[in-house]
Amino acid sequence: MAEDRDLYPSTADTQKTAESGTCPYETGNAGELHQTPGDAPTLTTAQGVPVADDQNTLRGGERGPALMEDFHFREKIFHFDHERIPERVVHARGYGAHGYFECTEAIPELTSASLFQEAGSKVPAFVRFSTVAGNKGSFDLARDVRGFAVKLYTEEGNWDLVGNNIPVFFIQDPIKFPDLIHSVKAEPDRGFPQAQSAHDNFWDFISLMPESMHMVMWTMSDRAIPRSFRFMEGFGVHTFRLVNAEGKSHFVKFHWKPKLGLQSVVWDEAVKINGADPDFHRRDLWDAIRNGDFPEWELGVQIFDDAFADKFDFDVLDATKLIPEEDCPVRIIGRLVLDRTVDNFFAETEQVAFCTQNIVPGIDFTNDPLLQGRNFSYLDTQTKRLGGPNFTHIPINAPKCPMHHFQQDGHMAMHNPTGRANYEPNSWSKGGPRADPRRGFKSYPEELEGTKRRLRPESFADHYSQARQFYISQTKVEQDHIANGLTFELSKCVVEDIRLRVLSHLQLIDGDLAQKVADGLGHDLPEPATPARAPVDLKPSDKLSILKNGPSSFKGRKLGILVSDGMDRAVYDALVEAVEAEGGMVEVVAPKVGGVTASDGSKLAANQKIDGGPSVLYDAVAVVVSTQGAAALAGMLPGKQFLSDAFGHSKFIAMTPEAATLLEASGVNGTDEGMMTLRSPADAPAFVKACRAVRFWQREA
Ligand code: HDD
Repeated sequence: MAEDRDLYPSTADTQKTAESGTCPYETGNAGELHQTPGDAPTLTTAQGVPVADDQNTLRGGERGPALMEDFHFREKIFHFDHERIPERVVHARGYGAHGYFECTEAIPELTSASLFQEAGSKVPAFVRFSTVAGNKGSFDLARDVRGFAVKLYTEEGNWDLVGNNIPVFFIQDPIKFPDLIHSVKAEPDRGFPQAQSAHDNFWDFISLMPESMHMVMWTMSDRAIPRSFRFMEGFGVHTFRLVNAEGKSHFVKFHWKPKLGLQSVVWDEAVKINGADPDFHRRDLWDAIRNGDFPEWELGVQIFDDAFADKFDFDVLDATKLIPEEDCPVRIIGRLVLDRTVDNFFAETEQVAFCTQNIVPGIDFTNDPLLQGRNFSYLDTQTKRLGGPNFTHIPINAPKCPMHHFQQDGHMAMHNPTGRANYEPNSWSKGGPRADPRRGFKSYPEELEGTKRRLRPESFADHYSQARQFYISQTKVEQDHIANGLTFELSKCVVEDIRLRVLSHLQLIDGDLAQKVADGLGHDLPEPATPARAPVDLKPSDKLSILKNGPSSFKGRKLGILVSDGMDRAVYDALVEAVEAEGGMVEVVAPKVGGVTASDGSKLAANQKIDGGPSVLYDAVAVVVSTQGAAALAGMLPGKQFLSDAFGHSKFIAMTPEAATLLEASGVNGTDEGMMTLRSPADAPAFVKACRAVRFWQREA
């Protein structure tokens, strides 16, 4: 069987072919929805039979019974009844986009992987971002790990790097994965809570699994509430191998670094965003790509050898540990650009099947037990979720390089080779493909020895040192957020023993942190836990902080401008110009979605009505209103909250002098350097420049 990329047109094209006609409902062609019936293709059944009436079922008599012979009705309902497939058992809620990976620095001395052989070479990519715990219909800003799964369609097969936005994991051994996921998902008797770890079962499990302490510090930090998929890092987590053409191997850890810098929201904002726009992250990605502001990440590698691994404080096969960038620098070798939204959510984002076992020649696994366990789980789960072994025939999963193999039949087989030879070896003259030892995948011939046992190695025993390193690497603001996150989550645990058990672990991480959380909960500190191995002090690492790695401009960010009738149009225009010059976006929020009339008589359309456009949706806000407009907004709760929330979330705020009434009504007392007055259009650029820092954190302090 031979396939090539021409066999894999975009979903919309596939749909066209499948329906043997043009599809009138392609995304982006909404205008075609309004074509006259005369221009539209004839509706048919799935069998291709033209349909005469799609409004009424077939009946016996005007008010008589529906008839079983109505094959159009039965086929339509039958297909509808089967539209859903099982959602992913974890990472059910996700959003994908297409793009490409470009090699920017060739590394043939490290790997024979085809995509790293030549600077400037590109391969197509598909990326799916996700939350872990929530159901498919849950909200985007849950406090949770974000999946960062990348499928790279290389010339030598698909390479899936199925990572997260956090470089470590909760557990060391895959046999604990079902327990971890059971504990974080809705409790089985009551079916709640949805998409959150703030409940007894999760903290009960965590407090009994000290190896999770490092990851818990990350999930209680603002890393777990990213502002956008575009502003977060991705990590391959495990140690992998790169193997060059001579068979020499190096260890590698993979990093995706967002070009726009790191940014998260604050917890109160996350809670409110979930109400205001549960699709906040997916909408953000969609809007950015549709606006041509293509998100981009650099691919970095940490390369090290056995000698480094041997002298490293921890085991490089332990997925609960990272290698600080200060100890092993990240070398940038490529870039990932997402430049195309999906045509069909189900066909692409829902049916994409990532498998950690999908690697290509030049890349190999290590003995990280978690990675080895994942290699079983992903293939297995796809078979169940997508209905059989032929999920690789689905366009989004199919390689875009030639394929030749003897796999055949099964449910929904789409690639059905012709000819007689379906086994190997055979003696037919065109007997099909053969293995090629010169270019085929070869596993790195690592020497193995040992006794068959179930065990946790001694080198995996330190569970607290890197958790402490993470905490002391944060700014004061970030440390406070971690303490608040822990306090909030534990306050949702009904059972006091669970809270106390977590406090006993926190003392081994950082005494001040433990005390802050204990104070927040209203508990005395219990005895510290007894560690399997005493923690050691490690140097702080700046790369672990979000705020130390924030943006350098307002690019990719959004300014929300609250306007009213009688507003100063020139000030508004100057703001828009300054934001656009920076590469940012503007959204107009008005008392009515129909927009406003400015003082010069010009009309301004609105993107949001005030109660649908709270300030939590924006990175910074401006209020450009007339005196009357300010007074009217001051009489509306959403008007007041627009400013009070922006202030409470440490955002930069600019206001025309007329906004004073609204400011007063919103309960914000006084001003600070994060608040600026727009006396004239000339003030706009300075405000937007200040917004580069994204938050005015001094206010929180
Ligand atoms: Fe997993 C999905 C990431 C450990 C078993 N995982 C899944 C996805 C991501 C990750 C991003 C969503 C892929 C998509 O968008 O379709 N998982 C990770 C990372 C881990 C990890 C970074 C630790 C380093 N996972 C892990 C373990 C197991 C699994 C230890 C089981 C032993 N993960 C699965 C799964 C999922 C999955 C059950 C559910 C849906 C899917 O695979 O396609 O097989």
